[in-house]
Amino acid sequence: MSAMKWLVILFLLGVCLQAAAQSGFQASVFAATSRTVIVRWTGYSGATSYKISVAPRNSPNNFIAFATFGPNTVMGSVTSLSENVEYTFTVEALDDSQTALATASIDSSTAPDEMEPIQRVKPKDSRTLIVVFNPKARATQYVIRIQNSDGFFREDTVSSSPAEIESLTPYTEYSLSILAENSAGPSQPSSSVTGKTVLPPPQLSSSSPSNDSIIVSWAPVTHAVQYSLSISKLGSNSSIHNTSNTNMTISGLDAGSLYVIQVFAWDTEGRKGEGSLHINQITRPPTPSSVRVSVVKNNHVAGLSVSWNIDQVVHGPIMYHVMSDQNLTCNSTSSSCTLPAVGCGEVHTIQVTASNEAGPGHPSSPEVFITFPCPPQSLAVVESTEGNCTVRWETVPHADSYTAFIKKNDGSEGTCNTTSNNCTFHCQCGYTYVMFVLAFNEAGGSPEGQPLNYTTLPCCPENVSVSSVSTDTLEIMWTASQGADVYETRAADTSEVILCNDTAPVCALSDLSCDREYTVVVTPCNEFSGCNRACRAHTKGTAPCMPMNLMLNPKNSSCISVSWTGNNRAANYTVTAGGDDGIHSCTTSGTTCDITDLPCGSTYQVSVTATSAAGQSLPSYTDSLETEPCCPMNLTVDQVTQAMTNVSWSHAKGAHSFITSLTSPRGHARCHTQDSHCLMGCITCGTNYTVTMEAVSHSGHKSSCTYQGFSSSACCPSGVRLYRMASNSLRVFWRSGSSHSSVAELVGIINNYTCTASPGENSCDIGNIQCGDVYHVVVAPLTAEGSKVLFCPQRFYSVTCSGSKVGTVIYRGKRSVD
Ligand SMILES: *[C@@H]1O[C@H](CO)[C@@H](O)[C@H](O)[C@H]1NC(C)=O
Ligand SMILES: *[C@@H]1O[C@H](CO)[C@@H](O)[C@H](O)[C@H]1NC(C)=O
Ligand SMILES: *[C@@H]1O[C@H](CO)[C@@H](O)[C@H](O)[C@H]1NC(C)=O
Ligand SMILES: *[C@@H]1O[C@H](CO)[C@@H](O)[C@H](O)[C@H]1NC(C)=O
Ligand SMILES: *[C@@H]1O[C@H](CO)[C@@H](O)[C@H](O)[C@H]1NC(C)=O
Ligand SMILES: *[C@@H]1O[C@H](CO)[C@@H](O)[C@H](O)[C@H]1NC(C)=O
Ligand SMILES: *[C@@H]1O[C@H](CO)[C@@H](O)[C@H](O)[C@H]1NC(C)=O
Ligand SMILES: *[C@@H]1O[C@H](CO)[C@@H](O)[C@H](O)[C@H]1NC(C)=O
Ligand SMILES: *[C@@H]1O[C@H](CO)[C@@H](O)[C@H](O)[C@H]1NC(C)=O
Ligand SMILES: *[C@@H]1O[C@H](CO)[C@@H](O)[C@H](O)[C@H]1NC(C)=O
Ligand SMILES: *[C@@H]1O[C@H](CO)[C@@H](O)[C@H](O)[C@H]1NC(C)=O
Ligand SMILES: CC(=O)N[C@H]1CO[C@H](CO)[C@@H](O)[C@@H]1O
Repeated sequence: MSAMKWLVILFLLGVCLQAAAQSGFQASVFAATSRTVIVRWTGYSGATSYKISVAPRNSPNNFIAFATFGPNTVMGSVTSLSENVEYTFTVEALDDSQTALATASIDSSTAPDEMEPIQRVKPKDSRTLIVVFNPKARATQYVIRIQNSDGFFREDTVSSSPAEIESLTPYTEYSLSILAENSAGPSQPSSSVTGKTVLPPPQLSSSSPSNDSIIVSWAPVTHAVQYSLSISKLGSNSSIHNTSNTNMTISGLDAGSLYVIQVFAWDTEGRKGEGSLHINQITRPPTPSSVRVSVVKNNHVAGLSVSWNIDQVVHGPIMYHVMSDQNLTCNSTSSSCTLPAVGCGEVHTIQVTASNEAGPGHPSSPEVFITFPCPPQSLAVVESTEGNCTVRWETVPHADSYTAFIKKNDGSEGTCNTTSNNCTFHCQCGYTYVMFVLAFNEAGGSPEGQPLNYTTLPCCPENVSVSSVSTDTLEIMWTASQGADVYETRAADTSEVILCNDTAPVCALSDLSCDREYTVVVTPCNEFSGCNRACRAHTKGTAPCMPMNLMLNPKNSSCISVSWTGNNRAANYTVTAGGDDGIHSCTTSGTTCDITDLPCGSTYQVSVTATSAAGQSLPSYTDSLETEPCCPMNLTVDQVTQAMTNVSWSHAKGAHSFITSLTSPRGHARCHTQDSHCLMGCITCGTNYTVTMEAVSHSGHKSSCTYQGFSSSACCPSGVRLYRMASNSLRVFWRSGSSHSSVAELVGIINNYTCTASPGENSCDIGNIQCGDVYHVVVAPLTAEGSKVLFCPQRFYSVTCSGSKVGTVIYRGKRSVD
């Protein structure tokens, strides 16, 4: 039994249960067709027959049919009804008297009549047919019965026309009939019509192999003879392409655009199959154009900023992929991105590829970009001529030009632009130059390379003065020179080298040999550049050597010859003799010279000094020289008595003792004293003496001095007597001692008297003598000049009075002069 039938039965049971509620006697419709309704009821005890009365429901009293059944019958059919009409069926349980024991009524309609065949069947798609039929009045629904030769059978309930029959097999012929149904049940199926589903939709897959084409392919659709592909860019008309292949390449499309594609298959009958799903396919993006590359720096890291143009309006998100053949990439969704961390001197071939969901487009044409050059290496400086420094470096690839930066340690800075590998700059001695070189090309400048320090040689000192501070020491002074840390001072003669290393601008070179020419070079040095060996030499001779072996050879009392050994190449020698009267000197270029005009009585310190253009030697060792003592200037001989003289003399320089001699043929007197006088006896009167003296120095040097001769006084007369003469006169008488005139003097208490005797005479007279007096009587010779000898002896005479006249003359004795 089909499912539909069971449904009808259950429906009828539901109705029966409704009717039984009234009386316990229940009736139900067992089945209904368009002309017949089978009613069923429950047996009722006591009933002898059952009667079914039928009336249209809308006129219940107008019974149109009756049917009577025996007591054992619980089901009975009523035929000859009209199709598709609502009836009320009344079942009565009758007893023998035809009295209704129980009544049950039930409403039911007859089923519809068989329907007209389906008017039209057309395929909606490969799995759906659309059926169009004439609806039937009062049909509550329709059943469409679908079957085919493969045993497919299905009934779909539809409510109206047209109706879609779904879930069919594509490209399959079905025969379809339709049944109308109302509450009573379905009608008989109509005669069937055939319908055929169309070809199923192709299963598309698509891709965009390039930015102007799309490939669409699909699995072959069975029974398909041709395919139509419709493609349309969003917002524009579609175009149709036919093919019998299962793939199609559509070219000439716009890049980066979204296309909507659908494909239909055509069957042999020329029917268009079900269209495939619309698929969206985007073409690959257009090739970026005008790729520009530049260097960007971020925190000292250089990158390449790559930018490009997108000329067209494109659909959907695009990812740009920038790639350098140096394994650098960057991605961007905008029109630029930066390749990170590029190095110097790299050659990048850069391509930009745009990708969208279809895949990557054509890479842009390769853009060759050379990064900034690498820093030049191996800097070296050559000082070709003084003041001309050339810094040189190794050229680097891809550099167009170079700029050398030269910083001097005084703060000044210079640059030099060149396209070659070297650069000459003005460099001064004694400075440190720090240099570095940048290389340039269109992409920019290189990073700073390793800087080079170059210190020029220190400057030669200026104002070098070399002076000999002593015979074996040269003092060298100079003004400090730029860049010098230490000075190496070198003095060299033919054989020896003497060095002095110091930071001070002065150096004393000592222990040099005398009388040599030294070549003095002050070499400034510093620790970086070494020593400047090009400084000018200064020659300086040392002072002459000290004269040796001094010898003094007195030539006479006032002149001395000094000689020595010289040992100098050329020198003037100066002998100096220094004493209390000053300095005496002589100069020569030989080895001996005389010092003259030396005064008597002096002591000298004699030394020799050699002098040359280089200076003065040390004085030789000193020798001392003593001249003869001086003779006293004045020497006076004073006769004290007839026989004794007092010799005295003035001071004599240098004399320590004196030996004085009075010499005559008649006698000789001598005295040796340290005093400046001496008494000498044994003098004979009236004698000419020569006076000589020897002055003797401490050391025994003697000098002989001669003086004017000394004549002793004339001899005093002897035998002086006094005689009384007439007329109160006295006669003085003597024995003449000399041939001089003589004078006789009488000195008394009261009166003094004098008389003179001519030479040769030996008496004279004195008149008018005062008597009574004692007279000192002295007769003394008169010198030629008229002076009288003073030390002649006196005699005392008393001249007594004889009255007023001279009495006796009495000799009273002798007395020498006090
Ligand atoms: C496209 O179809 C042709 C013919 O059927 C076939 O030869 C070709 O290989 C197909 N191409 C692709 C990409 O499937
Ligand atoms: C790029 O990378 C590949 C693989 O790592 C390597 O073989 C190649 O040498 C690299 N090229 C350059 C230029 O660094
Ligand atoms: C860029 O995108 C490609 C593809 O998606 C990926 O392979 C690559 O790693 C990305 N590169 C960078 C630097 O993000
Ligand atoms: C440097 O050299 C140039 C060319 O040789 C010369 O003309 C110039 O005078 C020099 N300068 C010095 C400071 O020597
Ligand atoms: C070197 O070139 C740079 C850039 O061209 C310029 O700025 C600079 O003045 C130039 N220097 C000299 C010394 O010519
Ligand atoms: C220095 O540069 C000049 C050009 O400026 C070039 O002629 C010369 O050869 C270079 N010298 C050296 C030693 O490279
Ligand atoms: C160069 O000189 C500077 C200053 O004198 C110093 O700081 C630096 O260390 C030096 N560099 C070299 C490489 O000698
Ligand atoms: C001075 O210095 C130089 C170089 O530093 C050295 O050769 C020499 O021996 C030194 N001389 C003295 C006297 O110290
Ligand atoms: C020595 O003195 C003379 C005269 O003054 C002078 O001409 C000469 O040059 C001097 N000789 C030396 C070596 O000094
Ligand atoms: C030496 O005698 C003269 C003349 O008699 C005198 O003028 C002089 O002063 C005397 N000189 C000395 C040193 O006594
Ligand atoms: C005599 O001479 C002495 C000595 O010459 C003298 O002192 C005295 O006065 C003199 N008498 C008279 C009277 O002139
Ligand atoms: C004895 C003697 O010779 N007397 C002489 C001393 O000197 C004087 C002057 O020179 C002479 O006149 C004496 O004859």
